[in-house]
Amino acid sequence: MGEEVKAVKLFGVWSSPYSHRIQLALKMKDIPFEYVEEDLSNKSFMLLNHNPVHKMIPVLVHNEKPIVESLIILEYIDEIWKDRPLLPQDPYERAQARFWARFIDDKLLPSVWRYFLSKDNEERMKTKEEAIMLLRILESQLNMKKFFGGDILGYVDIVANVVAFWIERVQEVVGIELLNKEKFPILYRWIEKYYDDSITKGCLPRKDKHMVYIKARYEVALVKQGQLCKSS
Ligand SMILES: N[C@@H](CCC(=O)N[C@@H](CS)C(=O)NCC(=O)O)C(=O)O
Repeated sequence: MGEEVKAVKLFGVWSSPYSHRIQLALKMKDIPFEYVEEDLSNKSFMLLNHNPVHKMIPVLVHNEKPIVESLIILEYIDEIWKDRPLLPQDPYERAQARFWARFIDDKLLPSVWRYFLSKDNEERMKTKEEAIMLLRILESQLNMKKFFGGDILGYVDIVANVVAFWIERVQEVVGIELLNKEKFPILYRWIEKYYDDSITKGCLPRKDKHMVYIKARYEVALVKQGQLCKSS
């Protein structure tokens, strides 16, 4: 194994959209890395040691120093490896990109999970309304652009991977709809472009295997009213 590969290690889980963000960024920048698959039902000593606060993947280890939380890891990668920037160069645009990434993680995703995990029709209708409103806000950011990052995939596109491939797969498993081409034509145009990209496509979890996984996680999450990405 080359020195370069040893210097960058990613602890992840094949099915996780958060791991996928980091794999995608590393591949977009052509950074060689070693990938370590974690078992979240039996977390390794290394993972707990590297991320004692959250005990979660992804963890990036660079020159033996751990960096955690996917949004922070993406920014770190962008600062260390300057080629093929992910964040905009302009400070205002960069602040905007950070805002939308936080919007996706802090507002949109919790709302989407609330909808998928809703227990009855009343709750489902209320949570759907909110999730659709937030998806519309995100869609409006695409405006006439190809990607959130402009002409090429950038930081917000990477963070929005959950919208590009996860929501669609989850809704297929759960059997209740949120996203469709008619309601979100601009977002769908973006999803198609996202899938068209050879690097993105190359690191998406295989659909058949992923669907089985999502189904199992969903059943557990429903009973425990947990999150789809939680280990318990
Ligand atoms: N905010 C974290 C979320 C990462 C996350 O949710 N990771 C999940 C897997 S998809 C995890 O490690 N879960 C383990 C657990 O909850 O015990 C990030 O952006 O990195």
